[in-house]
Amino acid sequence: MTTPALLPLSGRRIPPLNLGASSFPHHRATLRLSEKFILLLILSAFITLCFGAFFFLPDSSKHKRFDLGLEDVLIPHVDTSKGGKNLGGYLIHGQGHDEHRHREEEERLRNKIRADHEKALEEAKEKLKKSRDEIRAEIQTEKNKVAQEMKKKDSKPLPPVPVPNLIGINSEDPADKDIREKRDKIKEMMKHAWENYRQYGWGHNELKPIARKGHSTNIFGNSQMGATIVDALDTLYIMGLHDEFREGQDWIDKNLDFSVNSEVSVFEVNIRFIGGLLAAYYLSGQEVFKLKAVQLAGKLLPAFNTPTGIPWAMVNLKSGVGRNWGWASAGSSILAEFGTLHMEFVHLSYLTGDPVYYNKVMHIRKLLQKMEHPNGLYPNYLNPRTGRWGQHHTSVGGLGDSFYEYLLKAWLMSDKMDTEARKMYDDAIEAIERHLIRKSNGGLTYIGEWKNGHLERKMGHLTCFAGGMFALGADGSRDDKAGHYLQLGAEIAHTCHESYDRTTLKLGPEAFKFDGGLEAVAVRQNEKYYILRPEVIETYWYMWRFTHDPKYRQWGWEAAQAIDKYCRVSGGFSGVKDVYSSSPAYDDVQQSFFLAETLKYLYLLFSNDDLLPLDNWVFNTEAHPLPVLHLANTTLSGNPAYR
Ligand code: DMJ
Repeated sequence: MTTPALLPLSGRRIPPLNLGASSFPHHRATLRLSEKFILLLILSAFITLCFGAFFFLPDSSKHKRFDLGLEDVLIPHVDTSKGGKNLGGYLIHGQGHDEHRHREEEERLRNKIRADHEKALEEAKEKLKKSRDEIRAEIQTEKNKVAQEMKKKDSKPLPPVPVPNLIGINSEDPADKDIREKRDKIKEMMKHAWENYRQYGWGHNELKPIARKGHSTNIFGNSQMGATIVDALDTLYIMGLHDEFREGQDWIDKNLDFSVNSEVSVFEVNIRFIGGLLAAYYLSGQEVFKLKAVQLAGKLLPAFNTPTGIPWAMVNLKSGVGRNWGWASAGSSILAEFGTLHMEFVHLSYLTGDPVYYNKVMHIRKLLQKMEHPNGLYPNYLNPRTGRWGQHHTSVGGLGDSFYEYLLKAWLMSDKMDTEARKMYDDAIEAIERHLIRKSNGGLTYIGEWKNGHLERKMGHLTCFAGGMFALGADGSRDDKAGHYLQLGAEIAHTCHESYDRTTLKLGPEAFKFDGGLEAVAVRQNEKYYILRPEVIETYWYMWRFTHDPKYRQWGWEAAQAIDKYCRVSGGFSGVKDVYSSSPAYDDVQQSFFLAETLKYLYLLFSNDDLLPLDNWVFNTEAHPLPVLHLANTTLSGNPAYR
């Protein structure tokens, strides 16, 4: 759970090389084309040279060459009776042997070589006669052929896997009419978001609901990967919007292609795409989702080729070249990014029987385990070249958050067998409680940020997810402190609710302070925005599941109404720039996580508990539900085909 898209990026780009082909406008494809021309010219000159040389060389040397060729390669025969020499099973014809046949053979070969040369020369000449457009079209056809062949190779069916017992995909409507109506309202909001995306942004990553066109950010690279479709699929399924689900499936089947020259965020693509595809696969049983998830995962693997095995933040899907965000401390990778791969990668190994994914994430864990933890804390930055921590900043919000979440969820997903993950979680949470969690003068519990030995009394909207995490981790906690952690979850939920309640729009700011007289309020202008984030509602939902205290449904409903009132526009839903203003400006982005998370958690808040019960499902950090693997361990035991 981090927000790289919102942080300043270096934006460094290498300008395309210009070989002076002025009639070809500055484009990389054009560059490749002119390179082809030069190669073609060199080739034809070379062929002409060889051809000419052949006729001008003295006869004796020509013969020598042919003899060599014939002797060494062409006459593998074992019959020495006619005066030949037998060398290692291959017969070399000597003088006195059927000279006539030999000469005929030579002549035939000479003619063949001459004809081949002439043909090659003709073809080269023909090529040069063609216009650039014709050559370009030919190159394109070749490329398409190669791409098709690669696609065919990629689409090989995966081995069958016994799918874990899936419980609670469907559930009855809530008995209470009021709750039913609220749930219907959330479903209607989902339809509004989806239909507008379909109409104005279909295939793009996200939607600009006011400009009514597609939108994207650098986390998705430069190609249209339909992030909203993939992220929204399981929400559509859970809500029973099956026609919409099928539209999404159809688009994915026909258009979702990962062989693109595009540099994406490994973390974002993992949580939104791989997580989304895996959840859609488990819910619907449609093989296409599993296949696409595995194809995409293969494209992320080169990101792990670093001296330490800690992956780069970004990877080019085509070239496999990785790098880190320019803004990250001393070229570091980010804890919440490389630490939020475990759930999806374990499922990939489970489904494919290939240990490669599992090994990658276990390697990260082992490395983190061995490192020194200043004050028991995990800094947000780790250099993938040196294996050393960057700046000593620790956060349960952006840059750190979902690393802790995935330790807990690794344990839950393994049917509580992965006790190593649980221990790491317990140790980390104890250190966080000691150093980062405080009570304000007004009695609000908050989680600050640790910066070089100093506690910043500021909490992010992202950090609010931790209320739900504490509640989820209560059962099974060390020293039987379940009550304590449930209480801590409730306190964080309360603080985050206050951050909503103290605004004009009743929507929470991006970050809020606990300094002096100010509590749970944003101070800086650039922290007053709300971009349809889910974390506060996520915590309400977990707290509802564990306590059934009606206030959580009440708070969730307040948030839903505020979103519908202030973020809804005729073209979808938009973030707002200032939650303290009664007429805020829109940011004009409908984030894909609004459909994946915010609306899903709201829908679940007004559903019965037997819809995706938490004993059987674990939600990834993008709210994509993955089944608990009720097995002896989480390595590869799911796929007997490979044992
Ligand atoms: C989501 O993409 C995920 O929850 C991620 O972990 C962090 N932030 C956004 C939503 O705010």
